[in-house]
Parts: sequence; C-alpha cells; structure tokens
Amino acid sequence: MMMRLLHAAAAVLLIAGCSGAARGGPGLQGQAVLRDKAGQQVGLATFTEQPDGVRIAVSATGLPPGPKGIHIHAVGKCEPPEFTSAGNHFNPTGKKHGRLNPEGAHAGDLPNLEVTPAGTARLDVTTKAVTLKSRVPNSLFGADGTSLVVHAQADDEMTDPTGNSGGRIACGVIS
Ligand SMILES: [Cu+2]
Ligand SMILES: [Zn+2]
Repeated sequence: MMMRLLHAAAAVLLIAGCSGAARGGPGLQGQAVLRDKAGQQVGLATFTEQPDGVRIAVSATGLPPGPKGIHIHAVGKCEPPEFTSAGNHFNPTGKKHGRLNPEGAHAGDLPNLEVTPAGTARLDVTTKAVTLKSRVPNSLFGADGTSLVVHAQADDEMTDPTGNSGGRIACGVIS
C-alpha cells in the first residue's frame, strides 16, 4: 500500500515537472558567449527567468575602458567583424530607442556596460521587457533568435534607433 502511494506521488511530481518545462516558467536559463572582432572570448552573459523578470548578468574582460552601449539585438547571428548580422535592437513592441526616450524603449535596451581602466566590466540587470518563455512576442528564443551586442561608444539612451553608440565590438548569440 505504502509503495503504491509512493509511486503515485512520484508520477504526479513527474507530470508537474514536465508541464512546467513546456510552459517555460521560472528556472529557465540562457547564456551568451561574447566574442570580439578577432573571435576572442571577451565575456559571458547569463540569462535567468525570475518572477520579477529576466536577470541578465554580464562579465567581460579585454574591452576598451569607458561606458559602452550594450543591447539585445533581434537576430541570433554574430558574424565578425562588423556583426551587422545581429540586426537591429530587439523591438517586438515597435517602440523607439532609449530608456530615457518618452517613446521608448526597445525591449533590448540595457544600461551601459561600464568598463574599468583594466578593461573589465560587470552588469547585473533585471528586465521585464523580455522573457525566456517560448511562443510569446518578447521571447529571446523566437524564430530569429537574439544576440547580445557591445558597442564602441556609450549609449545616450535617447537617440533613435541606436543611441549613438557607434560600431559593434563584441557579440554573442543568446542560446
Ligand atoms: Cu546594440
Ligand atoms: Zn534600442
């Protein structure tokens, strides 16, 4: 009798676990390996679905010092050296660029990555504008995929469509 109950409980847990995965709730994770124009790895970003949004944690080395624009772009393709393959900023809701723009922001707009004089940087930000869940317009895992792109200059967080952040110096496909 006891064994039967245990089996039944295990089966219920299994079913609960599976449906949770299909829905894509909390616990979903992603990552992006950032590479520069020469193909060198210069950083790693992790993406974690949390109740308050997607937590994005970036750590980087070997970058030029100063604030750098960093965004989620709308295509999951990083072809060096220009990384134009990554497309425009991820913008499923048709907004304008910039977290300070009254008509913004793109879902992919993030605060600047502050690179130290030693060339290292960390960014830890949580955003409700994107999700790791599938089959919704703001999913980072839609048909085209997405990528994380670091720019040569600071993002002014206002100028549409790029924030005047200059060329693309590193890119990583979000997977
Ligand atoms: Cu960008
Ligand atoms: Zn933008």
